[in-house]
Amino acid sequence: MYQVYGMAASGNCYKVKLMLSLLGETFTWHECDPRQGATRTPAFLKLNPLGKVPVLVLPDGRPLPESNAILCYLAEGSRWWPSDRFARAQVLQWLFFEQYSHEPYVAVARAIQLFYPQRAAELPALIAKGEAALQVMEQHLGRHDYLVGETATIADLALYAYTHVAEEGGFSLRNYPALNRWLERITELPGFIPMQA
Ligand SMILES: N[C@@H](CCC(=O)N[C@@H](CS)C(=O)NCC(=O)O)C(=O)O
Repeated sequence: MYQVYGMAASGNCYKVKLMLSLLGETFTWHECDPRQGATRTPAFLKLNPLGKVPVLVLPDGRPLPESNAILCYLAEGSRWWPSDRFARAQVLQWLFFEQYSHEPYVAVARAIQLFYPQRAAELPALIAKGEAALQVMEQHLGRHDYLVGETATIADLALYAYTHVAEEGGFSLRNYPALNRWLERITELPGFIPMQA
């Protein structure tokens, strides 16, 4: 059985939980709150020397950090990770977009609003850059039901995680009709679980 070290309020960790649920896999969840130092213990640092959640531990004990790498691992051989070469590259395109142009703004703005109010001065710049990422998604989703191809892939799961809670970070999703329809579509996937299940 898989072991997942994660924090329930984290979108990066939710990606893993959602993927496992959609695949119908059973797993044990170990709640680790970085704010309580749980990711800096010697035992945790053996799983991920960077001291961050999520970490997936395989049934044979090998640890795998990085949420999007975990998605690729879990989705291998399934409908969530296309076999076509160009489609796979497009999925990677969105996974890298998520980590470099979306999560550092949308997720960090949310973390500041929820947990680090002393960093509020950073919010205007984060929100401007996050809006740019959301607009890229809106334009794409105005023409396509999913980010890649005709069905949901791990690209959609990776970007759903923080987009659906963007308003907690101070973003308004009111002006993103295609994005809202896509968010709804994800919740209709068989096996979907909400973030705080
Ligand atoms: N690129 C990593 C980011 C992981 C990450 O930033 N995790 C946060 C929680 S969302 C964390 O563990 N922070 C604790 C720390 O940085 O000390 C991923 O996608 O898994």
